[in-house]
Amino acid sequence: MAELKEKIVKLADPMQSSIDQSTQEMIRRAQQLGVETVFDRAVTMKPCAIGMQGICCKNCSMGPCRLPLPKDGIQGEDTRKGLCGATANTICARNFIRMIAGGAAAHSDHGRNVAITFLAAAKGEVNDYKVKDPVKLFQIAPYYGVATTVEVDGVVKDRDIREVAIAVGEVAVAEWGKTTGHLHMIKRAPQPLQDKWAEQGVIPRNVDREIVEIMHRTHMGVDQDYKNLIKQGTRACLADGWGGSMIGTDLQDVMFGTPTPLQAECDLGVMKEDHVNLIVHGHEPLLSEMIVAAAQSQELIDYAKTKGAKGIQLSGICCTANEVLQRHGVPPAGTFLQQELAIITGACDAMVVDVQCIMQNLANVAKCFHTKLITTHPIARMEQPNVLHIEFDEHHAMEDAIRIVKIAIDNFEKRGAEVMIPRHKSSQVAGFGVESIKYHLGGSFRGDYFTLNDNIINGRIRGIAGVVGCNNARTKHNEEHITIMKELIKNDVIVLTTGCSAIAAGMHGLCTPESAAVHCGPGLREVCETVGIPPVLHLGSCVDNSRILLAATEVVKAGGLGNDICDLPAAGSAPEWMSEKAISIGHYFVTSGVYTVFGYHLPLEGAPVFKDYLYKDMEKMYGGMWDCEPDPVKHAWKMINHIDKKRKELGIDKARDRVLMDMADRQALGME
Ligand code: NFS
Repeated sequence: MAELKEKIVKLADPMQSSIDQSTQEMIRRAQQLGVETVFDRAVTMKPCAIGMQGICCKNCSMGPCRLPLPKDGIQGEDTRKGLCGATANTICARNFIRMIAGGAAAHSDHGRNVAITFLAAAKGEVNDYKVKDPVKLFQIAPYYGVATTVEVDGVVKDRDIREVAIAVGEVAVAEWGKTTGHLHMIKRAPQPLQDKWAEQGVIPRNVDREIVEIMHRTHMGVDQDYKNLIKQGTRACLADGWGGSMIGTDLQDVMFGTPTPLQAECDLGVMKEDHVNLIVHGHEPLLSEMIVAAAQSQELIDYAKTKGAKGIQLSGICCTANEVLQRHGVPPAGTFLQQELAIITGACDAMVVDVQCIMQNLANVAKCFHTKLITTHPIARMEQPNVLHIEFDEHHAMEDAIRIVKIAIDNFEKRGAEVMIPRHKSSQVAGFGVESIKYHLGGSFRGDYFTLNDNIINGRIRGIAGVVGCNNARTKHNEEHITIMKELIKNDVIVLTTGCSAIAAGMHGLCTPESAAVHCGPGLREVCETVGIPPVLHLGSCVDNSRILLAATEVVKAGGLGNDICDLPAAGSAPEWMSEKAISIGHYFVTSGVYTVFGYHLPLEGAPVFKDYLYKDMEKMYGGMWDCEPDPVKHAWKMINHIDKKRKELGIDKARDRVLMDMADRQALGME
C-alpha cells in the first residue's frame, strides 16, 4: 500500500469527485489507506485533446495521423488530411461508427448468450433455466414469426409452451447470422419509422453482419464518405436496440420473469458488517440469477452462520445490479464508479464479475484486502494471480453459483480489521417496464397507455425523458444525472431511466413515490400521487433501453400524440456517458426519432461538417438528432424546449398553459 501511495502524485478531492456522501467518504478512506482509485487517476492523467476531437486515425501503420482543428477554426477550405488523404470527416465518422460497433457488439453478444441458453433451456438440455413467464413468451412469439395457437379437429388451442419456446429460441439465435431477410424485431416499431428506415436503406439484415461490416468499411482504404459510413453505423445500432438488446430483454424476461415494481435499498450502505457480503458485477444475468437463488437457500445461509456471519448480503454493481434488482429486489451497492470503493470497505468477501464495465484495477484493489475477485466468463479474464477464474457454464450453472457463494462464505473469517462501510443508503421502487407502465398508468380496468397519453395531452405531464447511461470520472460523479432529472421532473417531465443513471436516481431518492411531493411540478406530482408511482421510473439495465423504445411505441399506438416516435413530446439524455455502448444507444435513439443530448463531450468537435450532419441533417431523415451539453441545467432545458416544440407541433401547448395557469380551466377540463 505504501508503494501505491508514493506513486500517486496528486489525489482527487473527494468533494469535487462526487455528490454522494458514501462515495466521498470512501474516496477519502482509500486515500488514507493508500489505495489508488479511478478518481485519483482522473486527476493525474489528462485525456488526449486530439482523441477527444475524434480526429486521430490509427487504422493503419502509416499513422496514427492526427488532424487537430486549427486554433482559429477552419478558414476557407478544410485541407487537413492523413497520409492516405483521409479527411477529418472521414476519420471522425470512422471512429464514431467503430464505437457503435463496439457498443452494439457488447449488447448483442450478451443477447446472443441469453438466446443460446434460452434455446438450450427450451429443449431441456440445461436443467437450471426454465420458462418462468409463459405469458410473456406467448406475447412476444408473434414478433418472432411464431404461432401461439394450433387448430386441432376444428378447435383452436394454445400451442404447447415447450414447442413455442423452442421455435422462438431458434428464430432468436438465427437473428445473429441469418443469410436472407431482415431482423424480425424491426417490425415492432411504428410503421412510419419502419418506412423511414426503408427509405434510407438502413434496415439491419442480421446482427453480426452489421457489426462486421463496420470493421470492413473502416479498414484502411474502404469507405471514404462520412454519410455512407454513418449509414452503416445506423444499421448496426438498430441491430442493437431493435435487435440484440431487445431479444436479450425479451428472453431474460421469459426465463427469469418480467419485472414488476418492487422496493429495495441502494448505495454502498447496503453492505452489512456482520453478514457475508457478496457482490455481483457486470452485465449478463445468466450466472447472477443462479447466485441469487443460491444465496437465498437456507442451506447456504446456515453455512454462513457456522462461520460466524448473521447471513448473506448479496448486492450488485453496474447493470448486473439492475438485472437482479428488477427481478428480485437485490440492492445495488453502487454505480460503475463505485466498484473499487465497494472493495475498499474491507467488507466485500467476494466480488464476482462477468463482462463489461469491469475495471482492470479491481485486481490491484482486491490485493490490498481479503476480497476474493472471481472472473467467470471465458471472454473476460484477468491476468493477475490473485484473481480466481471459475468458468461459468449454463450446463452446471447452479453448481457454479453454489461454489461461488461458498467461497464468499469461507472468506468471511479472513476479513481484516480495516472495515468501513458508509452508512448511506436509500430506498427505491424499481422494476418498471412496458407492461407495468401500462398497468400503473392505465389501471387494471383500462390496462393501456391511454391514461398516460391523456395526461400528456392535458398537460399534467409535459413530456417524457429517457435519462440513461454511465458515470464518467471526467465529470463529478452523479451530479449531472441528478441535476438533470430534478430539473426535468420539476418541470413536469416524467423520467424513464436505466443503467448507472438508474442506480444514481435510486441512490438520490428519486425512485420513490414520495419524492413526487418534494421534487415535481404540480402536474406530474398530481399524476404520481394519484397512481402511486415515482416520477423517475427505473426500467432496468442498459440492454433494457429496448423497453424505452417499446414504451415509446406504445405511446404512439395509444393515439393522440402523432404517428411516430419523433412526433412525441420526448427527449433522451446520457449525461455522464463513458462507454461505446452509450454511443450505440445514443445513435439508435436518434435514428428512432428521439432528440438525444449527451453530457461531457462528444468526439466530434474536430470534424464540424460531420458533427453538423449528426446534429442537424439526421432530423430530416429520422426525426431525431444528436446534441451535446455539459452544463446539466442547460442540458435539461434543451430537452424541455424540444418537448415544448413537439407539444406545439401537436397543438397541445395550449392545454398545458391552462393546466398550469388557471385552476378554473382545470376544473372545466374535469381534472380536479
Ligand atoms: Ni451501461 Fe451498464 Fe453503467 Fe455505462 Fe457500464 S454498467 S451497460 S455502460 S457504466 S451505464
